[in-house]
Amino acid sequence: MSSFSKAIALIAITCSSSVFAFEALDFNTLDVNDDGAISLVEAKEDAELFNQFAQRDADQNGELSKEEYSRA
Ligand SMILES: [Ca+2]
Ligand SMILES: [Ca+2]
Repeated sequence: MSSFSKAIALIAITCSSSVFAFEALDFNTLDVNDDGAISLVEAKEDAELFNQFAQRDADQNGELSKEEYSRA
């Protein structure tokens, strides 16, 4: 394997592992106080979720239920 191919392979591994780390932030991980909903403060752990918080909070009660969180 050339050093160029090795570099490409390394980048691919690095990218896939960072995607995996992002995916690891599931509902239960984000729900720090275990009340069954993700508050805005708890959502800060996940930058993308935090940015989409208002759109995802369908009933606009300031928290994401598991159902609201699971919605794409
Ligand atoms: Ca919570
Ligand atoms: Ca809600």
